[in-house]
Amino acid sequence: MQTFTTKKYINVFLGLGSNVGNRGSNLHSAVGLIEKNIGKVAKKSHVYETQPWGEPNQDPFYNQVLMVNTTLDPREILDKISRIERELGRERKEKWGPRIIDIDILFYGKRLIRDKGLEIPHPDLHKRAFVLVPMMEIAPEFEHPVLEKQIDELYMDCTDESDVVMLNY
Ligand code: PH2
Ligand code: MG
Ligand code: MG
Repeated sequence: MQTFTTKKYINVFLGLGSNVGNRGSNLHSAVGLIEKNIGKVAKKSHVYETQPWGEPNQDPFYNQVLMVNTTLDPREILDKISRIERELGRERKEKWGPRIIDIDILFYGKRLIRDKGLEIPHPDLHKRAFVLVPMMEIAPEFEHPVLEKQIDELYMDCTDESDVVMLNY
C-alpha cells in the first residue's frame, strides 16, 4: 500500500548555543531531542567556540546551526524548543546571559513572522558572526527573505569581528 500526503515539509534553520556546563554534550543532547521532536536533521554545521556577543562578561559559547525538515508550524516548533530547553535544565531567561542551552529559530523557510515573542527571521542574526559562520558552512546561498541577500553576502557585510573557532566535532 502506498500512502500519499499533502503535508508540507519546511526547512527550518535552528541556532544552538551553550555556555554553561558541558557545552559539547549539551549541544549533542539538543540535536538528539530536536531530531526526535521536531524533524529530521538534514544538515548540521561543525561546533564552534565563540566569544560572547551582547553581554561580554560571561564564558565563551559553543554554537552550531542545523537545518531540520519539519511539518510543524512555527508556534509548535517554539513550544517543542521550550520543552527541550527545560528538559536540558535551562532555568534563567536573562537576555543575552549565560545558558545551558539556547535554541533559536533563525529561518522558517522564507516565511516572515513578526508576532509578540516570535520573530522569524531572527532579528539579530545578520549582526552575529556566531550565527553567520556556521550558516555559511551549511547554506551559503540561502537568501534572507527580508534583507534579500544571501548568507555569504551577509557574512561579507557583517562587522562583528569576534572570534569564531571551528572545533573538531
Ligand atoms: N547567545 C546570546 C547572547 N550572546 N554569544 C555567543 N557567542 N553565542 C550565543 O549563542 C549567544 C551569545 C543570546 O541568546
Ligand atoms: Mg539566542
Ligand atoms: Mg533563545
